Amino acid sequence: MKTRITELLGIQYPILQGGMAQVAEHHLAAAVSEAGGFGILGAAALPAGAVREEIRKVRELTDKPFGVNIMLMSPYAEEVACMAAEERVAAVTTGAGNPEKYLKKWQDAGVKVIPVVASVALAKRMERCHVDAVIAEGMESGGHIGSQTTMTLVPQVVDALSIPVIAAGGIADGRGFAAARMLGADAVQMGTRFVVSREAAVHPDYKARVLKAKDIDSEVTGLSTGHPVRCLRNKMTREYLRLEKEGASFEELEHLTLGGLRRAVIDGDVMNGTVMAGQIAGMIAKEQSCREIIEEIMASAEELLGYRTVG
Ligand code: TUI
Repeated sequence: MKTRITELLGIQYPILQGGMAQVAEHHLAAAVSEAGGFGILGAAALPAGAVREEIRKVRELTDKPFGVNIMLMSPYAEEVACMAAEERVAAVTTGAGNPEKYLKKWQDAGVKVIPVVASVALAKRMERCHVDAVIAEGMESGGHIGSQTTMTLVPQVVDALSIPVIAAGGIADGRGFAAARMLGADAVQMGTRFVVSREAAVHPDYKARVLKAKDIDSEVTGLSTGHPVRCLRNKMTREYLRLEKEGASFEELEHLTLGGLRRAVIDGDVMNGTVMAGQIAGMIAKEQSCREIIEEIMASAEELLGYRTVG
């Protein structure tokens, strides 16, 4: 399936892997790119040196293109942005903010730029700055989210822009992929389905929690602080939501989640840690390799979209 995104990134399948904090390290990014998708390292709150090491490790595992996600709220965003230009990674994706001040640096270095947008306004602004594509991410996603759903955001961004749009949030199988294409997207980005991939260096208890999640197990913390984060319900979310209802201070709430993602992903503390996952977790039933995931989705989507018939 050729789209403007497979052409832009030089990849076989129009599937990107979300640059998830703690989760999207070199094994995962390399496995997704090797399987014909677009792997992305999550720089999250890492300093530039650590991200550079990760880039080198991906390059040892694959010669296929891959990207780096820069979380703009990170205290190291600026140094990571400069490093990504120096390393001339194939593409940079950004999240949780407006990347305008870094665009020229990346564009001068020939790095493709694909910001995550959560509104039509930011999407239009990004197109005016000549970015290569945008990721329209709905609030079905795990982690830090905006307020619109994928179903409503994607077609509005598609209508407002001429550049390619990548749909993200709530997509984890061939049906979701096909639906995103129907909404006008040229590719999808998935996070949660790759969290439970065999190659993801995620604690087995975290994967087990995602696999056992039901449709209604998803919560959003931080709505009152302006930093909404979607994760799976546990002791931490119950306590957080209780404190939030009581009008607890930002500091009190922060204290509860400090280092929580690491505790969950690395230590496997899925009761007290932050188990970030999208709403689609309820549908994901088994651990598979990245290749199996991508090939299964593409086969199903191609059939649904009439690219090929079975039998
Ligand atoms: O960034 C994400 N997802 C994330 S970042 C993250 S790390 C974190 N950990 C704990 C607390 C908070 C963050 C975990 N998950 N997704 C991309 C994304 N970007 N979602 C929403 C947005 C967004 C929101 C507003 C992008 C741009 C934006 O624009 C604001 C502006 O300045 O116009």
